[in-house]
Amino acid sequence: MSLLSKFARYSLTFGPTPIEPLPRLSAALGGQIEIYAKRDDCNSGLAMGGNKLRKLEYIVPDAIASGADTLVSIGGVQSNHTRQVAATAAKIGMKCVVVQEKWVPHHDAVYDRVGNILLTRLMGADSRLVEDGFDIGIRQSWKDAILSVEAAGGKPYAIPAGASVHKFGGLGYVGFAEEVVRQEQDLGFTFDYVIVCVVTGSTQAGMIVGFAAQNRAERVIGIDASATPQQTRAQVRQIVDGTADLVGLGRKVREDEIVILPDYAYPAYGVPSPETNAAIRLAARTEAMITDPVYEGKSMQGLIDLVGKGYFPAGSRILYAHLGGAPAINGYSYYYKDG
Ligand code: 5PA
Repeated sequence: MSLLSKFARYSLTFGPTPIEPLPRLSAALGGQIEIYAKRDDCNSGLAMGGNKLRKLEYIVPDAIASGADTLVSIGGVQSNHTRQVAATAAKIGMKCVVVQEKWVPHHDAVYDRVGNILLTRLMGADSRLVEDGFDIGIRQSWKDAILSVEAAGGKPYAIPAGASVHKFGGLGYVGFAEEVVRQEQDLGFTFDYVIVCVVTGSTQAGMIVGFAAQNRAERVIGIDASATPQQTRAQVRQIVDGTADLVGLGRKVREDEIVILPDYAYPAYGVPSPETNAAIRLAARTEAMITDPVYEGKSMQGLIDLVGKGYFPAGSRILYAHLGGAPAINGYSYYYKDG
């Protein structure tokens, strides 16, 4: 029985995402554990897809029912989220306003022209660049954008950063957990750990609630990429509690079921370390799996480091949740000019 059967869902994705074995990456890391990827980066035909579309599937019915004509959201200059909100708006025939803050201390001549922001503009969204710095919380610039839509006679529908603190923001990744369980039945084995990048929190929070229904939420290892791990953890806690209530989990999720490792977000949100770049290169060269310098490169770095440290017992099967984000790499070309 799905925890989600009572919720309306508007399809934006292809359906269940593939689980792909990564044998060359596993071998490169010593061959003691088996690594698989769940390819949420390939989940949709909408503007290159990614994790936000899974969340937005449970938000769009509410947006349509509200009578809104404009989706309003927020992220950094190279936000994947704002790209996916812009894609959703185009697909459902709404207008879109996205505020893009200076979240990242990264200076590449074309940073605000290529990758996600290029696609966002291409899909007709009104992309507004502002100077404010990184913060996963509710932002004044976003409130101002909502008011500006009203002032112009429009009807805004507000979607917070990463679609995370929205009341339905956690549902999509409850669905991910349920999907993994069904795929495990077909595969004939279960995964021992899930690795997931965490910033605004609803991806991991949804997974935690979904896996808590089978008492294995603590096997979801969040790799923080925000570099503000206390704030991220607090937000995950809040979304876990709200989502657990909403779906009727029937119990409170314990603190020890929320696992977030803060060690890989350095030197800053949105800035890759040499170890992040080494991880991006290794995944690309062993599996042609492209990860980005902001999110998935850091969770890949965490996975590689944890395997090296013996964090996972020999024989473990690990599911790396690939959440998307590759378009942003175009804004970081200098790092990879020699490969
Ligand atoms: C993002 C988020 P959560 O924000 O749900 O914790 O997900 C982290 C994450 N991987 C992981 C990718 C590719 C992501 O895009 N992106 C944000 C964005 O604005 O794009 C919300 C921060």
